[in-house]
Amino acid sequence: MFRFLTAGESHGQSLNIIIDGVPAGLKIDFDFVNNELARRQKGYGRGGRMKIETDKAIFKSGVRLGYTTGAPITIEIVNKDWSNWEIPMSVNIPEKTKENTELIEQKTITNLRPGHADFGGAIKYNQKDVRNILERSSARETASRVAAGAVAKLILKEFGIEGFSHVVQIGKVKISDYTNFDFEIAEQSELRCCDKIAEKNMKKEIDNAKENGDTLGGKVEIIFKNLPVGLGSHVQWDRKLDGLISQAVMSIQAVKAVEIGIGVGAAETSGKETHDEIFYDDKFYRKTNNAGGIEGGITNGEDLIVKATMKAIPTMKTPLNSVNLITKEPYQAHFERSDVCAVPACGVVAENMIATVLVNALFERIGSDNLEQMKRNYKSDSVR
Ligand code: EPS
Repeated sequence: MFRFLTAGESHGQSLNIIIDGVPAGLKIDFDFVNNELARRQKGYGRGGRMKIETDKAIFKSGVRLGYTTGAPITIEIVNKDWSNWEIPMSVNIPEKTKENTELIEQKTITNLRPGHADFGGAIKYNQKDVRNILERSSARETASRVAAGAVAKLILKEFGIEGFSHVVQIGKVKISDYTNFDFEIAEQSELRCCDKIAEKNMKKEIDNAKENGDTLGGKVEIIFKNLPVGLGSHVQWDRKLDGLISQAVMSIQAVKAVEIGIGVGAAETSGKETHDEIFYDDKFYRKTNNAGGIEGGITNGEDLIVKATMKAIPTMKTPLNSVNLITKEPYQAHFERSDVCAVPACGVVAENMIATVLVNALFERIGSDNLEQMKRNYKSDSVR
């Protein structure tokens, strides 16, 4: 089973990832992994932190001479910003000098931000300094998810399965045609958007939000191509692929809704309009894909289509009314450097999170000990 854990604080020394269950014999394309990390860092509307960091995956175990051995993989991503936080984020109790005390006090937060994990986290973990919550709840953690997801993507690529994403909405600006998707155009676009007119308007929205000290959310579409039939299962609730994908995507910081295929649109279409008729010409196929590639929790061989809605980032330059955690007095929420809009990054994170789910479904069908055996099984498996 492909499973991973992440550890590390936003301004701590590093982000750390352990991945267990990677088959032996997989060639690790280090450039590919680092390129995935770079894709996550881009996007119009990103803040100052992305100018500081150049995320790189340092593999520390589970890979020998370029190939996986089947042992757990450890990856480290160093936080360059750590050099500015060594005292306030120190693991040890720093020397009690006046300078150190001031440095720690400057970084202590007690004014809760509505919409963030600050409130629930501080109460649950009995913390007097919200930084102890914020450092871990920060979306910086998504770099770790992308590193793990990139390894999952490398496994999928061995079977010709690839995932992409594009931005379909920022604030109130939507693209007009979802079928107008071209991976290369999305990659070249500052907003990962294939609709040039919408992109221009989206940028204007982001500029306006920035000017007003506000933030913006939006929607991304993620597409996986060349999936075999039969991933996932209808027989048990926790084996349904759409359920597993939704959980993985919903767990991404700031995601508020996940849709598969026509998603919420299914409420208003009739049966005739909703379901994709089945045809056969050498293989089973459909002329429409409202199901988004999954029926009954099982892939049907069509493209997997997932949409994720991201709320506006809750850290705002013009802070909302809130309350101080300690004094309980009304206060303006804390502002700390942040992005105005991180929707394009959300698309990249979602691609990678979905990849971690798909590899497990693939493992279930064709094993997971070593790549050679998996490829043999894949060939012999009737997947179409
Ligand atoms: C992020 C890093 C963070 C934030 C952002 C995402 O870095 P810093 O806090 O140093 O600016 O820019 O996180 C948030 C918006 C948030 O609310 O936590 C990243 O690497 O993606």
